Amino acid sequence: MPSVEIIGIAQSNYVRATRMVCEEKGIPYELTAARPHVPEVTAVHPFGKIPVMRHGDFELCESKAIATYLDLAFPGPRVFPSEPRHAALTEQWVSLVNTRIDATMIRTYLFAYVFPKTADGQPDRKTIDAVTPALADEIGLIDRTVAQGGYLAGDYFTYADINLMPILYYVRQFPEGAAAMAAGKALRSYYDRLAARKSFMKTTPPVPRQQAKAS
Ligand SMILES: N[C@@H](CCC(=O)N[C@@H](CS)C(=O)NCC(=O)O)C(=O)O
Repeated sequence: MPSVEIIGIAQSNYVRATRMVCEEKGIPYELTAARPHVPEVTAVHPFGKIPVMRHGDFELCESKAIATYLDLAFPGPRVFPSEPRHAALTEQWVSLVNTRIDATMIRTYLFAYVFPKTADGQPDRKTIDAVTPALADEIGLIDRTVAQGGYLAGDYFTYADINLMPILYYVRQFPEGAAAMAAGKALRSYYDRLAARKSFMKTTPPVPRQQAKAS
């Protein structure tokens, strides 16, 4: 069988999620570094987003579709459950994260620190202050959810957790995110437990440019 190629940069939370699926299932893969909108990416993703994947002559875009393909095409522990309620809860949480939580925590909060549009290149305080209440609310929601069964979708580790962890990884590196996460006891224990998984540790991204500059 040809090996799987994940195309994208390691800093992307969505690229990391697909790599974590490979690690969880023991799928051999290569990471080919490519930024959004380069020809190799736009050839597969109509809007130029990463990750995209190649497996032999099969090309695919969108992280959740890639994760589903990897889960079905390869042996190893399933990351998408088949029991109807459990499967639906997994889908629900992937959708909630991808349609709202990623926008708050990555596209708005993290980017205001690492890709600020300020004249002097300093963190965009106005955006950070404006998004902090939503950030805290969404962290609170996750804390209450994982307090119930230990995971996002009930009491099993699923792709819902894989999809969320790379986002939390960034949120906790900045003061408002760290404070919100520290306030949630269940979330703290969830994060520490999942961050100890080999799939998470083996996919740790390099430090973002602006953070490296600041530290
Ligand atoms: N729905 C896409 C989102 C992927 C995405 O937003 N990737 C970011 C990097 S983390 C990207 O390519 N951004 C460039 C852009 O939106 O133009 C997926 O799940 O794969």
